[in-house]
Amino acid sequence: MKRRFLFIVAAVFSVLLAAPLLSAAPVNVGVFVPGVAAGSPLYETMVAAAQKVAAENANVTVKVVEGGFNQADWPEKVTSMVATGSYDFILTSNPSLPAICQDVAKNFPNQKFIIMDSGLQTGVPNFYAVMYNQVEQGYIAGYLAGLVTKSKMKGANTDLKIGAIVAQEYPALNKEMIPGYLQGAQAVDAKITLDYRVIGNWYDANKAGDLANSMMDAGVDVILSISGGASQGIIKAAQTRGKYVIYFDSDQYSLAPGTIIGCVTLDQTKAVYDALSKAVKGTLAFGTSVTLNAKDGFVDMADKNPLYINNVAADVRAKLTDMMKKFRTGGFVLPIPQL
Ligand code: RBF
Repeated sequence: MKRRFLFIVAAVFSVLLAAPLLSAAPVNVGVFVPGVAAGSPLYETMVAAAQKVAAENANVTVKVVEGGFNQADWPEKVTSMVATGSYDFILTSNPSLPAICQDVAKNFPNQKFIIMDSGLQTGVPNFYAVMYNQVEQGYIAGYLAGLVTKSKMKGANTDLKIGAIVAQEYPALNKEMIPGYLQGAQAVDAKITLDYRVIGNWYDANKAGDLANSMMDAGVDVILSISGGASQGIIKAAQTRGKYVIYFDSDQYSLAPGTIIGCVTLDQTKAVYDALSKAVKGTLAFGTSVTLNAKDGFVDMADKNPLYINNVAADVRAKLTDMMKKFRTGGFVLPIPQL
């Protein structure tokens, strides 16, 4: 009896001792936000998705570092994160990060990077890179802008002028998003022209508002905003004058119902979740890049939100639905130019 008791005690102890060995090894993820997360959809979703992976895996911890708006500081900030040696993976997002991370990797060749919204990176063994088809994203926004500017909606005028306000110029913007936007609008009517303005940073909502007002003075009735936190100024100006905004990257109609009449989304939440979940399990294929398109559901139009359905004319929505059907089924695919 006594021996059996001792045997059970020993068995319980050995299970308890072995338990930590059986549970997965700790994984530390460093998230570098190149800017500030608040107000920047792709950064907010990246952080949230990383935190979701941590919440679902007891061995995963996530530390978020915001790089701020001085882009000249980013290389040093990424270097100091990597130099701690404490991160299994650095997760970050935007097309300027591959060059920065490649430089850092010269001194830290074992550091692994997961770079979202990155442009294609081939043959970098420690990178996993995700690129979105932003020709398609721009085209969907432009097609909607074209339909709206030609519509009988309350804020639309007879001028065939659409607008775009961007924070900063970079290859993905100049070669994918803006050409896609114009192409989409001109698919509605070849006579549509684009009024295009650059703010110069991702935070100056006052300047963004001034640009929006001067465009509306010139006859623009719908403006695409690709400007992070500065988009607040564009939204307010359009709201005051009863004009329209198309929002990029995430579903944010609730910021200004009736003013934001379209959100053309990137599913960064799913893309980060999928990549990081695999990285944590050790199955992510570093050294590869993927391009995510509308036909895979990663580039899409948020057309199920009641704030879209209730605020956009039925004939506009019907035409956009037809176009989205083509994109979603792979019947219409737009090539990405060399960046
Ligand atoms: N997007 C934001 O929403 N907020 C930012 O602060 C921001 N900073 C950027 C800085 C650089 C150097 C580059 C190249 C892009 C930045 N983006 C930012 C844009 C983002 O990566 C993406 O292109 C747009 O959000 C459109 O999908």
